[in-house]
Amino acid sequence: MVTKRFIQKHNIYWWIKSGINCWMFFCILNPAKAQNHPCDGKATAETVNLYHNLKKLLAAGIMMGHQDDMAYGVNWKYEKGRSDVKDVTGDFPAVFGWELGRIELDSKVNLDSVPFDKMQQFIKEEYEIGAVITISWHLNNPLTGKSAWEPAKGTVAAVLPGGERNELYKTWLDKVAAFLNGLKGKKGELIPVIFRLFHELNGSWFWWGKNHGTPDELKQLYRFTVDYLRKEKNIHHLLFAYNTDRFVNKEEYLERYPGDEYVDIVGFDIYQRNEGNKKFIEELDKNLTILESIAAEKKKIPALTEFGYGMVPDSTWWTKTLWEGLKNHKISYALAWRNAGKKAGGEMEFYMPYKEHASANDFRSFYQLKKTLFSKDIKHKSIYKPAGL
Ligand code: BMA
Repeated sequence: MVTKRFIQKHNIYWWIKSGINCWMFFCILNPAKAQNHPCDGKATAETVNLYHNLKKLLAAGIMMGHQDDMAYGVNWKYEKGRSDVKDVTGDFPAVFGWELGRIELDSKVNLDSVPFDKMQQFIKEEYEIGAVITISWHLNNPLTGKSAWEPAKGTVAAVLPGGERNELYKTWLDKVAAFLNGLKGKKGELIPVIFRLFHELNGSWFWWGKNHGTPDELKQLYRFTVDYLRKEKNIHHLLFAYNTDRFVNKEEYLERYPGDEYVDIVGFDIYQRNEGNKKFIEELDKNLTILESIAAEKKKIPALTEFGYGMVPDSTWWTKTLWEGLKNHKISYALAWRNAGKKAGGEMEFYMPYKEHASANDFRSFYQLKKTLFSKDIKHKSIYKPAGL
């Protein structure tokens, strides 16, 4: 039994007090320590390294990314070593985006006809050159079986535990997990991926969007998904990106935010459409300012998770418009959407220039800017290694 005499003799109170003081001192010296880790406490070494290096690289510049970059471009498909960005600049992007839509159906190809086995090969190649990988998922509507763009009342609720489609949704996550577990480096280590769940969730075009469920339902769905991947599937090589479309203010941005334990990267998507350059620059600049303050407050990494100006109909858009909106900001990366080229319906779709495109020259000037980072800029910096930059 611990007697009063024993406590006094051994200075127990003194030891306890000193311990608390030491801990407090440590916290004061290291205020960010507690949050300075991926939200997954069990993240793999490479994922932790990526996380720290992404933070460090914020000071160096903005990494430029491109969706489906190595798979196809305008007027070509599956040519080894080719990329529209590389055709124009001689260098690959620093970030590569990929898309999992239709993996849930056991399809061999995604919704843009990219075979999943080829996608895995590309991701491995990109990892080997030290680039960053991000994945989105336009998953079908689990309630109706229709596309991601066909919302139906009650879908989000149906997917949550207790809902009629929860079991089905879990089988879909099993397939995603199997794909992610197939991403391995040469030593068998898992390749870290930035997973961009339920993107553009403040818009209403996807079934998980704003008008098709309450903020609380979406938060639950987000958390359920992350928890299932972590706890049931034992997946620990992901950084999670919370991702809206353009937004008006902080409140709108955070309305469906699932919580700091579920997010590593905060981002938004923005496309220039009918507004003029000036308006677009203002909007981009304003949204990035709000995003940076949210990221600073929450100790998250800010990024422009998708952007584009369809077919880039302005030959100096890169340096005179996009860069004008980006230049005053410290964000991790900016991902341009895919260069689909001519689609089945005859419609043309691309967001990065290709060799003969009118904005190719300006894109080379954009490439030369000190603060735009491409593959060669980050290659030697070993983004997956602890010593980092
Ligand atoms: C859209 C377009 C579509 C594509 C979808 C998913 O913005 O690019 O052609 O199917 O993204 O990648």
